[in-house]
Amino acid sequence: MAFPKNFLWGAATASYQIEGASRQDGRGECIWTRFSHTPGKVMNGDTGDVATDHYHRYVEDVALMKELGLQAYRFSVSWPRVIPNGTGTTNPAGLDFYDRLVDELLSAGIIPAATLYHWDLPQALQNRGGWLNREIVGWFSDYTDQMTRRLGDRVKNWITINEPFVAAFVGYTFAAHAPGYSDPRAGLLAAHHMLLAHGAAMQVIRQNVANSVAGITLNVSWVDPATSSEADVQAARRHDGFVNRWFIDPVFKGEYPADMLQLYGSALDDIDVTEIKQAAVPQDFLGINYYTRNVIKDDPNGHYLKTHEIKPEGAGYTQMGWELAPGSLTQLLVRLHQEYAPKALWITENGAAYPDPDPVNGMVADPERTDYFKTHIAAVEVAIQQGSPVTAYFVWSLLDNFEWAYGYDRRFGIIHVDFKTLKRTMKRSGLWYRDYIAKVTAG
Ligand code: IFM
Repeated sequence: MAFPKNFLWGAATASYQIEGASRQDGRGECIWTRFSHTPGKVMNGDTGDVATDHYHRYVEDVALMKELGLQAYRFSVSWPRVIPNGTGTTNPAGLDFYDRLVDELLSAGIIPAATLYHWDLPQALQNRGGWLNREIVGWFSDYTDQMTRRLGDRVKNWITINEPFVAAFVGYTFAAHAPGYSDPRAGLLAAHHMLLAHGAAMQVIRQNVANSVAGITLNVSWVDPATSSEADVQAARRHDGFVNRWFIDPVFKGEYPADMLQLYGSALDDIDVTEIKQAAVPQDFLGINYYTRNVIKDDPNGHYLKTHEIKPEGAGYTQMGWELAPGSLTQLLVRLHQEYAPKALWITENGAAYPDPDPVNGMVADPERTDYFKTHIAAVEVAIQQGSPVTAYFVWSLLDNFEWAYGYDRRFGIIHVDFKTLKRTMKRSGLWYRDYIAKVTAG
């Protein structure tokens, strides 16, 4: 086995997707509370008001993690739970919740890894412009300061922001996520502020947490051209700039990719692109959320990138319509190592949604998800053999949860949640992962 001795095996979740208790114990409203309560925004009118009720059931959930033999657990902190207005007064009940969660994890022998921003921006900050307001860099630093002071004695692993691409572009350019804008200029500005906020938060983490291990998490895709034509090759390069390099280059090189600066042109007029050097603070790892590859065609009638994504026939797809492409994960991990030389790579999310059957005799049969994990973990192993410094792998997700605009319609968990009774039931993929971790860490 290629996995190094200190390799971390874990599972990931995010606050708004699992916690529930959205109006309890002083939690402030977040942009997803507002968005999900707006008719037509989320499938079936679902909201995260209750979600999996992890806020009240975290003891049971940590016990399940222990049963699975997880070595690490990646969760996110709900900014409006700990600072209801986003700035200023903290909420003691919210801070206590994360204290209790962390202590429970540590007493179960599970290493906590905390993400500071996984999309639940306080609505009070949205009312002041949210990620479009340059002041958010300071607001995010202050929040990071509070959290790292409070938990930094016990939590050493920190992720600043989860998937700025999705938070900025899906939320501000394509309107499919909160806060629901459809303005490419706004998407670019939000992304810029997220990258600056990441850089600023890294400095705060370094100051407040002894022996910190910190980085950002990006959703990255392997991009293939639909054909070998020059037009498609160039289109794939633009897509790569859009999804990958627009975020990776700033955090490693302190600059935006030149080809994309040119392509976005006047859409960047409100942004001082030179200040992006502040995003390049040395990281201990780059977090990668990997689900699929993208196959891209040139499309002169397409949106401003003039590209079009195609779905190859004959390939396998998950319920999200995402192609099964484990080999592309190997290619991606090797590419990141060769082009950017990160100190380490963490797979902070990897997983698949399938329409699972209901539990039968206390078990859910989900063979496709197990296959997904088998093939993707094997792909990680090949990347390590080829020199890529991958040191952690977290499945997405521990529990079925609120899948953003799809509500409860898409299940990613290795543990099934009955959203009526909130009962947890192990899936076969969870048992497979438990046995795999036991095998790979034995001896
Ligand atoms: O559920 C999301 C998660 O919040 C961020 N990464 C992708 C997952 C699946 O869509």
